[in-house]
Amino acid sequence: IVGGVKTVSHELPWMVRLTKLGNFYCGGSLIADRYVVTAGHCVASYIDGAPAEPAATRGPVRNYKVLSPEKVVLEIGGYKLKKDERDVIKRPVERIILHPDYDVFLSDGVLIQRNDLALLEFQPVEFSEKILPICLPPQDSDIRDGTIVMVSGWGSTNQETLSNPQTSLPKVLMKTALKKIPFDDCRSNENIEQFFKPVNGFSSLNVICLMGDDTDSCRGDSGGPGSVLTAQGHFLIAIVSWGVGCNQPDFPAVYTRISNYIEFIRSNTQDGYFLPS
Ligand code: 4AZ
Repeated sequence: IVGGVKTVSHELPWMVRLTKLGNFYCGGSLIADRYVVTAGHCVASYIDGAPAEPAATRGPVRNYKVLSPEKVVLEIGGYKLKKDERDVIKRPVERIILHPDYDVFLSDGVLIQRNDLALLEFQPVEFSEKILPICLPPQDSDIRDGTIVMVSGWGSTNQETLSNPQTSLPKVLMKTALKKIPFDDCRSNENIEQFFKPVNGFSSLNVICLMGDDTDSCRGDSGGPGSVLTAQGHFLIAIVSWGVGCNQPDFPAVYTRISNYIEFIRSNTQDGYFLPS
């Protein structure tokens, strides 16, 4: 997160880290005692390097492989970003359920992600003050344009562009407040409109655009939550998906719209997930 603030310890008890070979690389959200929601691109690897932009008419693009589940180890209940944190529960992933329509392609140097979500299944964890799930919203529900969405993660805290590949990671979980911008404003924003060609299939149904005032998500925040607090609790609204660099003025970033995928989540999780009571 660029331009965010530190969370207090265990303020966001559904926030999960994905690690590979002991290294943190993505965020995720606990939605039940044995399921995490993350970005599809956090569990996919490209077959021939960065995938090229597909042809104008296309079906599903199968240009990636799904990681072997056991290569991904979840760190649940964490706050400080270091390996020896005492109360972190580690769980190897046992099953990866990547959305069947997930795909990725390179467009003018930007990795465009579609249907960017995956479910991770693992041996159940015990809930505690430090480990609790986030609620899912009703299928197809919307938040209003202008709604403030909290985005959190252990991702890079400095501006990343193609010319500045250095990453600096924070010591603790960070959060920031971003605003949902109207989809039509996002699609027609001069900085990113090239990625919203009709053929790419983005709509207000499958993505949400968020933008901050000198703050943004960044590398490593992918897969993590954008959430909204209501009287019934925190709801997972969005997943960090893609953008053009980080924190460039007037560059909205693109997030998976969770409420479009509730039926996918329901039908692929066995003991359900959390809805408000
Ligand atoms: C990334 O590389 C990434 N500012 C995530 C989010 C954004 C850009 C890049 C959006 O994981």
